[in-house]
Amino acid sequence: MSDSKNLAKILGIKYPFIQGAMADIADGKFAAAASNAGAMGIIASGGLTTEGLEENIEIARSLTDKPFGVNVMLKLPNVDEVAELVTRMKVPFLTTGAGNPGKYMEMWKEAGIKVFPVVPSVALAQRMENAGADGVIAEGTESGGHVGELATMPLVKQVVDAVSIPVVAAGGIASGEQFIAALALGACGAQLGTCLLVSEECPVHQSYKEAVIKAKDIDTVVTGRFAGSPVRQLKNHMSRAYLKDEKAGQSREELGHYMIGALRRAVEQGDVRDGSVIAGQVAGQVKEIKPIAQIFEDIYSGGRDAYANLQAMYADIYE
Ligand code: TUI
Repeated sequence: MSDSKNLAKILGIKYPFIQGAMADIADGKFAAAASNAGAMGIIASGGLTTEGLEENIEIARSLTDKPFGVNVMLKLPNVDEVAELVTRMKVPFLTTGAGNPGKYMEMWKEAGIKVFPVVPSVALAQRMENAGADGVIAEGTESGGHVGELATMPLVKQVVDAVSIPVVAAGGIASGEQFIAALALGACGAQLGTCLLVSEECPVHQSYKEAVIKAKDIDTVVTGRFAGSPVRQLKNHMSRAYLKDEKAGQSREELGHYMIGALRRAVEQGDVRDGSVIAGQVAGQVKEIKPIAQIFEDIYSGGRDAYANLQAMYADIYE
């Protein structure tokens, strides 16, 4: 297998997995735990001040000697400062989200930083390849949080066909079978988020973990699709009220009050009724709290089994 089809080799880590950045959740301690468990740990800049991010990078450095990275959330008010901070601190790996990082790419490349922007479309993937990205993360609308329109299956396949840099699949991956499906589409690895919310190391409130475990397949919704700020989260009192007002024609500005502090209310206070319980569509299959290392190992070895079983299972189709 060529190196470019194996994210673990590309990044110098044990498993071909990136821990998805989760705003207000994935701090330096959590990213270090993901890195120590064999994936690429990522500190989320979303929800942090520039100083807060600097502290969290120092914390991760003190807790792991494995590679870790930072996600630059491009809608941050302090995004210019964050982009410069990660360059100055020589963070070796970056992902980006919720926008086009084009204007920072030259600075990051000059600093020798590996950059994997998250893309929701073929057009942005191609633009990122031309701008010097080392890879892209094609994230389907099955994901939790800020989402695009395309689902993982059509998105990953079309991005893989359109670019020659490595493609990581994200959105809807929480089992060995789903990981193998991503590889079948041509991805070199997967970004995982929702299944890590219920890791022992994840610093969300216990009620948040319980809400994810309780969720069924149909229990996520996307608020803000029409208002222009699409966020996938669990159905609850808040997201239902948001959708009702959105349907009635309220603008993004009028709806803003629902989201202000809503994620923190859920993450820190465990308010799973009026808070924003961000999770992806795989919430329905996430059923137990486990150490993060066990989650990675289960998906990886479940993938090995799924891969080995495919030929025998479908012999009938290809006889
Ligand atoms: O970024 C995410 N997921 C997130 S960010 C977040 S915090 C937030 N809070 C309020 C508003 C928005 C975000 C919670 N979850 N995932 C990566 C992702 N990026 N999904 C979709 C995109 C994306 C969308 C449009 C990336 C680029 C893009 O480009 C448009 C353009 O500017 O060309």
